[in-house]
Amino acid sequence: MDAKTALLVIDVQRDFCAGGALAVPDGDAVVPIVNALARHYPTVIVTQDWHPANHISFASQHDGRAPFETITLGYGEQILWPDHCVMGSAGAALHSALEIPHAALILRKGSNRAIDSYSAFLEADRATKTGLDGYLTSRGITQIDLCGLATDYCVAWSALDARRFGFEARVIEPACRAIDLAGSLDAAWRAMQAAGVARAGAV
Ligand code: VGL
Ligand code: ZN
Repeated sequence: MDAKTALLVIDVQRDFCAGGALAVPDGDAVVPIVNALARHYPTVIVTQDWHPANHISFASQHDGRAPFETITLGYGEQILWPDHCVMGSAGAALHSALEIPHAALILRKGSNRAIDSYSAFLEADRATKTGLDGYLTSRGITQIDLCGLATDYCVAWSALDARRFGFEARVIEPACRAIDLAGSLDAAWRAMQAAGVARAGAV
């Protein structure tokens, strides 16, 4: 891959894999695919979903609410999730078979108790930046390829925001797996297509 293209590896963490708190169906399957893919990229950024134990996206923090219900918060709709990716916990660790020794940056997101962050670029208030756009721009990156978990949440939101910040963006579909809650996967692909995110089978 050329020097202007970066690979963004989204949330390949234990809690999103088999036996994890918010296991994505077949999530483990991406690990060898992502490992092989990453070898083609000089610039790789790995993200971790990284929440405090009392994070606002956890159903456990809202009396009478159950995981996968939706509530309205100050910044908009929020799906409530099982407690997952609690900072420093075993479930928040990267999958132990993920092997990307040349990754340049590990970016943690969702650490603000009061705001979720599916996207690696912007928190759910759609205003607070993680700084990733500046990091990539200052390294001369213009194209971002995305892979990881989950296609319809953190991968899609990151891809949409990559476009918003002016990058070319491409989702490598075989290197992703989805949660697919109530049609969320189809909706995510439609939104990505409308925003000019390319859908790639392989690279
Ligand atoms: C994610 C739901 C909650 C993801 C993170 O990585 O797609 N999904 N937190
Ligand atoms: Zn999360």
